[in-house]
Amino acid sequence: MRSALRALTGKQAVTSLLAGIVAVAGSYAAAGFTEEFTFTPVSAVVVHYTPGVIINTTLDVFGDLGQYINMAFTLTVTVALFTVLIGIALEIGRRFNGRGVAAFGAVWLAAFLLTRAPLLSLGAAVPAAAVVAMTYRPWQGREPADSTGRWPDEDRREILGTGLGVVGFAGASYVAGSYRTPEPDTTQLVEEDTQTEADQLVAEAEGKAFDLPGSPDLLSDVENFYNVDIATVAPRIDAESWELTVDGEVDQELSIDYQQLQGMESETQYSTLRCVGEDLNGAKMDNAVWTGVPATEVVEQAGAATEWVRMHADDGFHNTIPMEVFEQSLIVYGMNGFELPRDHGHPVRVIVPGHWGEVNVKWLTRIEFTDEDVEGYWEERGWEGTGEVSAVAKLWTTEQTRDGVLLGGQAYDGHDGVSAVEVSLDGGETWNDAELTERLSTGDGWRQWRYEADVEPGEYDVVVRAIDDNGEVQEREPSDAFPDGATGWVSDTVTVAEA
Ligand SMILES: Nc1nc2c(c(=O)[nH]1)N[C@H]1C(S)=C(S)[C@@H](COP(=O)(O)O)O[C@H]1N2
Ligand SMILES: [Mo]
Repeated sequence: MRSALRALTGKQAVTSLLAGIVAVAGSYAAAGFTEEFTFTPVSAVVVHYTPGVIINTTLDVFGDLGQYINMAFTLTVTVALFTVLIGIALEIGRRFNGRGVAAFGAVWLAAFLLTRAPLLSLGAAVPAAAVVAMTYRPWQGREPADSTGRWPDEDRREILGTGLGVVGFAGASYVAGSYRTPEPDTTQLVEEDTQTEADQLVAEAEGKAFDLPGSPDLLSDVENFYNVDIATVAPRIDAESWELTVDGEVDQELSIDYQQLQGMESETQYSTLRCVGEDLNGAKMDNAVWTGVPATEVVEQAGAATEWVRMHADDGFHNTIPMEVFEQSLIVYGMNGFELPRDHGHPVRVIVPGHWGEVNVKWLTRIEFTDEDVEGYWEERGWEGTGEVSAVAKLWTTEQTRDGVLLGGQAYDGHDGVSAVEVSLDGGETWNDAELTERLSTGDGWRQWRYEADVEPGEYDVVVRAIDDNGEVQEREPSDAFPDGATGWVSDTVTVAEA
């Protein structure tokens, strides 16, 4: 017990930890937040093997913070991995008095195996070896008193100094790494006519939008478009080398490259995405103009007639939807008139109008036609988010006016469309019609609603609800997001002050 403790706080262990930290920091400094950062492949493994209960509980308890907790955990695992590895390397290196060399080799090899980036792996190996050299100072020819790791006192000072150096290095790496992280791409679409069509729809949405402080426009800015994925680091896929495999139960297997896809008949339309995991009045719902190839093109070319379609992505994500739903989808390469940005699936994703966000597979690599309904990534973890989205009217704008309060937000009901939004100021006793933006000309985009309440100062129990094109009122019964999306009417107590 005593000796175990000594080993853990011994020079070799502390050195390993410090070197493990700088290995990960150095890797970040060299690669930025990309696949060449040693963190990324570890994250993929963590995402894959973390049990659903843990993911769901974290999301439930911590909400959006869950993402950061996941990152902190993954970072810890990555550092631990390098620490253990360096510990072993030091033990081996001790025997031939070549600890620095052994640590360098081990860290480089591990980083290379993780990232396949030989040069950038030096970013991990060099600082790790430097830390080992700093604490062991082979040039001074000094060895710790005994090999179990007790140190002479002057060594403690050195290790403290090294520790401070490590903290400084980690800070500098953080800054360097953020510079190395690539900016999102903003390239206009290539084909002139698709470009024009997309621009027209963007302009249409701008023309029809209400100006609602606190709510997005009728079209969400690409930078503010919500982002949900299992990939802590978004895959970076070169469009030129990207290829879509179409296989399974088909007459003709296909492989379609980026240029071929862009050369096919395209369509441009609005579509709203909403994440099944969002809170009732959450903000994981956004609207964009998407350009892509109708999925029916691919179905026809492949001669597929299966019941199900399974979509596979570069990050290991996958999802299966019925053929008739797939046939309403677009294989998308453009967003708001620009190439699909990296965070939203560059170069190609699927957009499935009217269905929960998760079936809109990003970084698409393979379409598999099958007669089997395979559970998707989130279904394996207990969610039921492949169906049609449920209706919601968001209360995102509450703005004091001279005469009372301006209420507003977006309303969305997928396929069924929104025909009205009603607002109550008395907890649902009486209802008033909100104004709605004109319908968008294509697709299943949301609508904005606004209601200017000219009321006396006081407290109001505001409730809003959407009505679909069939006259059906939004589900009233409140439920959590898990497993199949939050339901209920959004409500809030709104205080109108003296103007
Ligand atoms: N490859 C891949 N596609 C994915 C996901 C993912 O984790 N990986 N997340 C899904 C989920 S849960 C949602 S809500 C939407 C979000 O799309 P966005 O990030 O473009 O808003 O992408 C879906 N497509
Ligand atoms: Mo989602």
